[in-house]
Order: sequence, then structure tokens, then C-alpha cells
Amino acid sequence: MSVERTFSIIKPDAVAAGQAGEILAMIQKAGFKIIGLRMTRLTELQAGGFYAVHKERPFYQGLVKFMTEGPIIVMALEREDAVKGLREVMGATNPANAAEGTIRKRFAENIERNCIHGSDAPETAAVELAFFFTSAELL
Ligand code: IDP
Ligand code: MG
Repeated sequence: MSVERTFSIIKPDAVAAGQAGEILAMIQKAGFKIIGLRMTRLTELQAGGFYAVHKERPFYQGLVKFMTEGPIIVMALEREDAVKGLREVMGATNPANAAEGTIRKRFAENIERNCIHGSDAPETAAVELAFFFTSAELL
């Protein structure tokens, strides 16, 4: 297994609740190297584009509204098996189903307001990283 990159967002709920530091600590404890990090706030157009794959889902409008409600922290992460590894640290989409010790178990309110995003495949990670970072920004 070689070193891989993945993309993550600390979502508006967690940033507003002051949980970003603890979430970053959990990510770093899991062996990830932060190679890019920035605070930003998504426009409706950006959030809609980022989640375009979910356009036909009933929760799409609510998701776009949630993701634009306040600042987020976008991150580029590097580790062996980073994509799968981050999904494990995050826990299940619905915190009710998330394993003990995962970020979503600890901080997420519900299936929508679930505090963190992580890419679901290496191909998606490449697209999502390019959405927020130029290659020159990743150190
Ligand atoms: P993931 O973030 O675990 O990869 P996805 O299925 O890709 O989950 O969904 C993207 C995001 O959309 C979720 O993280 C969550 O914020 C929101 N979401 C997913 N399913 C639902 C739902 O059934 N109701 C409300 N929001 C949802
Ligand atoms: Mg997903």
C-alpha cells in the first residue's frame, strides 16, 4: 500500500460548536499528515457543485443550505490507505450507526449535521482536492 491523499471538510456545525481542534487532533492521532488546510465559506453554487452527485436526493436542498450556513475547514490529508482510513475514523454517515470512538459518534447531531466530510474513493478524492486546492498549495 502506498501513501495516498484524501480530502476532508470540518462542516459548519462542528466549526460553529468549537469542535474543529478536537476533530483535527483525532485525525492526526490516526496518523494523517495535514498537507493543506484553509477556512472558507461555501456559496450556494459551490456547495451545490460539490454535492452534485446527490442532486436528485430528497435531502439535497437541505444539505446545500446546511453546508453554506457558516464557515468550514477544508483539508488535504495524506496517509497510507488514506481514503478508507479516514472513512473509518469518521464513522457512519448516520451517527446513530457510527462506531464508538469515531468522530461522528462523538460530535455529530444527526444524519445531516454530521460534522465531517471525507472522500469516498481515490478518484473522488482527486476531484474534491482539485475543487479546493491547487497542487502547488499541497505541501
Ligand atoms: P458521507 O458524507 O458519509 O459520504 P453521503 O451519502 O455521501 O454520506 O451524503 C453526503 C452528506 O449528505 C452526508 O454526510 C450528510 O450530511 C447528508 N446526508 C446523507 N444522507 C442524508 C439523509 O438521509 N438525510 C439528510 N442528510 C443526508
Ligand atoms: Mg459521500
